[in-house]
Amino acid sequence: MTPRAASTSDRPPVAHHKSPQRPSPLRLFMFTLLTIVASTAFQIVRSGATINDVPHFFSREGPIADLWQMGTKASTVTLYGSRLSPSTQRVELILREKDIPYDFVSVNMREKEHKSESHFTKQPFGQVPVLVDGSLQLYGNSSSEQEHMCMELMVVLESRAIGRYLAGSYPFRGMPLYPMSNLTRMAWTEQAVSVEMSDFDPVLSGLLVEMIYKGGEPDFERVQHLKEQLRVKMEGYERILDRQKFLAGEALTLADLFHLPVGTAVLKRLNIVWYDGFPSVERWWKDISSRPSWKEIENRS
Ligand SMILES: N[C@@H](CCC(=O)N[C@@H](CS)C(=O)NCC(=O)O)C(=O)O
Repeated sequence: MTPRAASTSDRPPVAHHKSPQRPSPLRLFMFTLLTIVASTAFQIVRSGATINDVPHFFSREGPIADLWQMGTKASTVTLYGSRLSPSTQRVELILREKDIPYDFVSVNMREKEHKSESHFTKQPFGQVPVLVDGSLQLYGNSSSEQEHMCMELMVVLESRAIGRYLAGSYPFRGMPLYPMSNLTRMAWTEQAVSVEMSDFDPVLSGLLVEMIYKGGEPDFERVQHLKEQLRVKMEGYERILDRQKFLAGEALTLADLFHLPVGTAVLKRLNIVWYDGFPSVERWWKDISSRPSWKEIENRS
């Protein structure tokens, strides 16, 4: 029997691999739109808003406009301060960690520039730092909408408020530092900031005032009292840092960084190793104080 010429039907079936299809731009657009709608709906429901609040969500002051602004703002950030001031250093540290370009305007405190009329217009208490964020708000692209473009100057005082403002306004730059989208982690951050501001800072700043800034003989009774308070606070810090890496959990936040200027000043200027005898506090301090952003500021002052 003559062999049959091999026909195409005798060949082993060829598996047809379709080349992986890329999602079409329309699909991508629809997916993005749906995600935005779903997350907005989630935010609305979670915030406890009622149907009457819906117009607010779409207004210029609402969360959607805020999101738009975050994505479109082209800012010029200016920091007014003194490089020797711990509060100014606190803000510079956040600017560096967030990788935000900024201009620095030095306020000469020896010459009392912070008590000048021009400074009072920015800072009613005559203090530093002051942050001015000149942001170009873009409300639209068409020529008619360009009428709505305007220069908006945001002035923020108080180093910790400035830190929150920067971390919240520039969420996609540098380190996250402020977990705004997670209420639990935000509460942990806030509680740690509160401890820093009301427990850590007053005790360490108190020692600096008593032993250096005040001049003359320190009040030894007061120094002893502050040192005793410091020990009690450190016991609390040790309990926290024994079970977690940073003060607000496992991630670095503003709360940790806010400690650096005053903590370093006491170590360097008073030679008081305030974390001595508290191994977890020491581990945490060595970790945060070795960050390149802080090293630069520390070595400059
Ligand atoms: N709570 C303020 C404190 C600001 C502050 O005390 N700044 C000091 C320099 S570190 C200052 O301006 N002192 C001059 C004064 O109070 O007259 C902040 O965190 O920004």
